[in-house]
Amino acid sequence: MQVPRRATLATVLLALIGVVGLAGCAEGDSSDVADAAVVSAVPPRSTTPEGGAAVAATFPTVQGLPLTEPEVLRSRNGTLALTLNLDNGEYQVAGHTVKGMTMNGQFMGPTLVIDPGDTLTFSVVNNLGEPTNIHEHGLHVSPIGISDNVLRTMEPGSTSPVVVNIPTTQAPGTYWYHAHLHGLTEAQVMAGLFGTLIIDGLTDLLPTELQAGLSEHLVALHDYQLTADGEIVTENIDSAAPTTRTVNGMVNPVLTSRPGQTQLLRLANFSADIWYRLHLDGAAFSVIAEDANPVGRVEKKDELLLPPGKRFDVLVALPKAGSYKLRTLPYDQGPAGDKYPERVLMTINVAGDPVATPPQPTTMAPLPGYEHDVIAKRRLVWLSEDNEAGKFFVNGKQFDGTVLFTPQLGTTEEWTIRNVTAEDHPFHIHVNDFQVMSVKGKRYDAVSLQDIVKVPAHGQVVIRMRFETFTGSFVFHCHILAHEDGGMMAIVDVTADGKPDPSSPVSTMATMGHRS
Ligand SMILES: [Cu+2]
Repeated sequence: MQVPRRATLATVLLALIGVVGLAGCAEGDSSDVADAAVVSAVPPRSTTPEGGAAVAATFPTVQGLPLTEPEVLRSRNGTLALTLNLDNGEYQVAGHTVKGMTMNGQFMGPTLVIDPGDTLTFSVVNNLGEPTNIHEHGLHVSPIGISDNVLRTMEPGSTSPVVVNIPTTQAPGTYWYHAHLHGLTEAQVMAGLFGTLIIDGLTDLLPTELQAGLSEHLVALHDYQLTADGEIVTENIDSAAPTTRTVNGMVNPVLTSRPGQTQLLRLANFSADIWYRLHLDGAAFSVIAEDANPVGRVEKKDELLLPPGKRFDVLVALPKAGSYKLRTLPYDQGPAGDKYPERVLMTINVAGDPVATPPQPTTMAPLPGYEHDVIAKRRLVWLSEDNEAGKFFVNGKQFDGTVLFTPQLGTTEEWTIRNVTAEDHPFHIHVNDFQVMSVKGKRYDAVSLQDIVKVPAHGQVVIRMRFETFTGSFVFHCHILAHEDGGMMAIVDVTADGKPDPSSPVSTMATMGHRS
């Protein structure tokens, strides 16, 4: 939770809507009651019979339209090169005009589809009137120079080249790209500076019979709070205030399916701060990749918890005709954290002639196997906070642009991430994914690597990482972006010998401070 330090008229209004909206949301109430209460404050502009009952929103929305997805740009001959124009501008969210930040004039950037071994090139044109940068989340790529370097500042009015060489071993799955300048990350992601990045090839790992009839969809989750004049709230954000939850920028979009047809859903939480606890009525999720790591063992899950930044690629097959809801269930982030209500996100209407469902895969890749590694170093990371002051710490320090750890290239380390606060924090590290070894002292049977893990309130998680391929400085941080901006971030500098490198670049952002 981030407590607003300066209540604006807009946040007071939002809080009032919240009182009205959440009055019907006491524990045990059905989502329909909660939804109805908020909807009575802000009725939808329209809904469709296909979408069913109206869904709660905090501004007038058009609901129940067929699911659409952002424009897809595909690499050709090993390269995807694009100009990324970042502007302050207006765009449509569920039929409502909002003022935010755009990538190439659109809400969400284009979906970039590339192959392992490709080169991704951006020319980032910053017309925002404030500094920024772009991070390629989840990729195993160089963190320095003009590659995936979040310690770089792209000044207002500048055009900055970015060249990211993707290894041939990059795992297929759903990644994303987003603004990541310390102090401005939450506001810029909130305002719209993010997009999907897909490393192609995940479906090639599925049984051939399954590939044939597969229908594939991005389910990008993002949420909005607006000021009275339609601006996305980017200052004094209270992430617990009522929000309008969207899928690909739509409220309760409709996907149609035949009975038994298998859908590949790319579930991705592109929220700045908010958690999603996903459940689909009528079918379990078969998880085939977590954080773009194909799994060693496909497991069926009735619900999936997605902290901000998290992705799951899942297969679902609804066997019977009917109307089914993808919803986020209530989530309580801990005594010092936020409580999020249940909300319908999307409707899947199943109709027509049934199709035979081919057997689902049991495995997509080998298990990660880091439990057999020799451990070169054990380290403790502890997360603490002064929530009232909006200050967040790693090992007792707010982010100051200095190096905390210097792992040696080519070694495996084991880190204990200890959360001494009364709310959950999602730990995320750049460049090298990790295997979770235990959660709260209990052995964790990891089926894949991951790049985000929930560190429970007053709990700890033990992870192992291989520092492979790349030397240089990069960060780990809490992926609740208010916490990252508030200081819960630190620098790791991987060096050839594991000793501090005095010539390592140190962040120029250390002096920037937290904007809001
Ligand atoms: Cu956090």
